[in-house]
Amino acid sequence: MAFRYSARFVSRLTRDTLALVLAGGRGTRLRDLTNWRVKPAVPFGGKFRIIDFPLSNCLNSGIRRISVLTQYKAHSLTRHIQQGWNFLRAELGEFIELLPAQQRTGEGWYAGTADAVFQNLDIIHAHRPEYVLILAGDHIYKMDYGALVAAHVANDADVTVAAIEVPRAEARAFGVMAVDEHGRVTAFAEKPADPAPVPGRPDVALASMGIYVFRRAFLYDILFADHEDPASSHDFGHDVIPRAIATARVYAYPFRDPATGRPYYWRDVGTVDAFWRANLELLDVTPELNLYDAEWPIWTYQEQLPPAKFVFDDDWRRGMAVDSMVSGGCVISGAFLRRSLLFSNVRVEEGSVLEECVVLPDVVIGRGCRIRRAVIDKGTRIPDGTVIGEDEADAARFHVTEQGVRLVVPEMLGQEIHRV
Ligand code: ADQ
Ligand code: ADP
Repeated sequence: MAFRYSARFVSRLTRDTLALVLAGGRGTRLRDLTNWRVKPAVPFGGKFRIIDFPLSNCLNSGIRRISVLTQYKAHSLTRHIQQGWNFLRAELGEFIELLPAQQRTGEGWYAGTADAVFQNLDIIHAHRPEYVLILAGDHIYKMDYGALVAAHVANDADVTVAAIEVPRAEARAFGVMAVDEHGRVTAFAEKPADPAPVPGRPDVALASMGIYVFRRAFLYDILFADHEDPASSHDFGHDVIPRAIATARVYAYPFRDPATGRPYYWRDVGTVDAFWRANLELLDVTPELNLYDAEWPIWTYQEQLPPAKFVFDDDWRRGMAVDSMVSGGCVISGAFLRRSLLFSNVRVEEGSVLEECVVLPDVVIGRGCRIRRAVIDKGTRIPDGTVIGEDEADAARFHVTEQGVRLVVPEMLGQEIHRV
């Protein structure tokens, strides 16, 4: 169903919406990339952090009241938001605020996603939004939340769950829904062993994107009921959404192109393989995720850095990058890069060759290195002559994924990093 409303109507709805970005989960499948930082703070796409995507979606959708709920290893996320997202105008009623777990309602830290919201209900109440938009801080996508809130209102829904069609084989990682012909959700199973297919399409399931719009009063009612339930794990997917279906109007909002029926771009970069692949996909000639779209800018914190520099070697063979993205402050000195993505301030020295690498900020790669299919974490110094990605022995030093991607962090090379 496509909803079309005047921009003024939608802007009234988004102005009445408070976004809560859940950014407290562990994300352990990103391995050492989340040893020191929470998943939403993990760098992505050359100059962004994952959380910049949902935050930019809010801004571009006209939602300018945003609370970010943090808990686990939040330092780097807090710093990023303080440095990069402090441009909203309080005079206009706009804000981004951080809501760390702070035992406001009892002894416990955030027990689950629903408890994280429950513990902040008094703060939410003080903001008096008509609608509460709950977002995960850890997905890469561009979405106009205005259309989502408008659909929620048009359906007179208590809750609307954003939904995307995924291959059934992958649906076990998600909440899986069934909907009737009006889009009303009739069943919801969190991470089912045997996901139900979309009727008539045995290989496709309808997955929850973990994005919910609630009518404010309904959110209070259902979170209090969930809080009182001793059997609940206080999670939206496990507990709250299934409870809502039994008693209330829950609708799905399909995240797909109405013209083609194809799902829009949406990635959970929850594993090192998925993280590596989603970054490399940006190097395709016409990537599905267009970061060059002036109508939907992705905002972030940027250091002031000089342009990337490429220095040819003596016999004019190296000192270049092809099918690659190279960020500010990088120096490629007589090295050759193919299908690689370099974040800010990376140096690659003479004679080194990188293929299919994702290199996070502040890395130095010494002379004469050969590195293939690797993710190199921020601040790593790769010694001269290092070879990565050519034989099995790598597993003794680095983390090697199912798909053979090598994850390299400073500690694996015996380097200690002291940062605050
Ligand atoms: P999961 O992917 O398992 O399922 P979950 O671990 O619940 O997601 O995390 C959702 C978001 O909440 C993440 O951004 C995470 O950082 C944050 N979060 C987790 N625990 C938190 C806590 N204690 N405090 C604050 N924030 C916390 C969910 C849904 C599924 C849906 C998928 C889509 O449950 O139904 O299909 O998201 O990815
Ligand atoms: P971010 O990338 O989140 O800004 P930092 O700049 O603080 O993080 O750290 C970059 C990298 O340095 C981390 O991913 C981690 O590998 C390493 N690191 C950070 N803090 C420590 C620490 N206290 N001890 C060891 N290594 C650390």
